[in-house]
Amino acid sequence: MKGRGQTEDKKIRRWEDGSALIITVLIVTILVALVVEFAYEVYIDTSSLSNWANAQKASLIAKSGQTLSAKYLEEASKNYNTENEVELPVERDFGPDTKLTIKIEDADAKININSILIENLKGETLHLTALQKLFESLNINPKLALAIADWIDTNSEPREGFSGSEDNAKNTYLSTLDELKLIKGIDKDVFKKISPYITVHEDRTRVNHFDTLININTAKLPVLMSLHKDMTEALAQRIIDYRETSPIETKGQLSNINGMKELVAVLYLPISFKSSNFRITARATVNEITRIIESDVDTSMRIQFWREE
Ligand SMILES: [Ca+2]
Repeated sequence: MKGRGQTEDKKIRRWEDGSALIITVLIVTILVALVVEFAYEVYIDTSSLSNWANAQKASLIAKSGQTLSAKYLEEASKNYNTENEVELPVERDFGPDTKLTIKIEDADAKININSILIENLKGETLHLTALQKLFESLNINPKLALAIADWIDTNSEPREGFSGSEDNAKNTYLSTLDELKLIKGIDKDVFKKISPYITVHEDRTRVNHFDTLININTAKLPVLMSLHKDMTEALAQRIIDYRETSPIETKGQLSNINGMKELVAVLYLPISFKSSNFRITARATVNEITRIIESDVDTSMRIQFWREE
């Protein structure tokens, strides 16, 4: 790489000083803000020990966790970042026997299962091709990706003689990742292997090919490998090594990585350098009663999915 100018050096130093600590700042800010939020929003008769009251309290604490995570995520995601998952245990803030954990996952680091039927301008389903390559990298039969496509597509014709893939198929988009377990061939072991690298994102189901991005700075090794048939483990590892020093900000920088020059223009999936889609899981427990709220949010604070259990 050509010598970096002073500005660039400065930029890197600034990143190291600032963005490298962004998650820490996020945690501290959420901790502080949660206490304030809690004091304002939650008024529960604490003398009551009933399960109902505990559940209500847990629900409100989880909701507070959601609100604040989304708010601070909006700020944090303005920077280039290489973290793809963070779990924040928030203890002691709501008194004894009360616990809150917040998990933030980068959805743009993963392949969206609901995108595998999207066609590009040439009519190719490259998300599906990428999913097959992902399975290959994980030593899983790549044909299982076709079974998933059959499960989602509206017709009842099994692909390439993949028998049983249309039996009791949902024939529409998935609502949760767990639904994959219903598909023939996806047993507990397969699910465990694939689930860290895939997501089910509801809002990106019927949009076009270019709206579903993979963040090159946060995608894990098997997801990077899924981006092209020629993306070897060594090459994907070089991307990871590079971004550990300094996040990648442009396609030009990505091309500078040895072996990437030819691939950048022909990757299966469009790529990004910052993430815009996240899943937040807030888990609150009050006297052994737990409430979990999951949501998909984007950086414009739009909630695309919300589930409480
Ligand atoms: Ca089908």
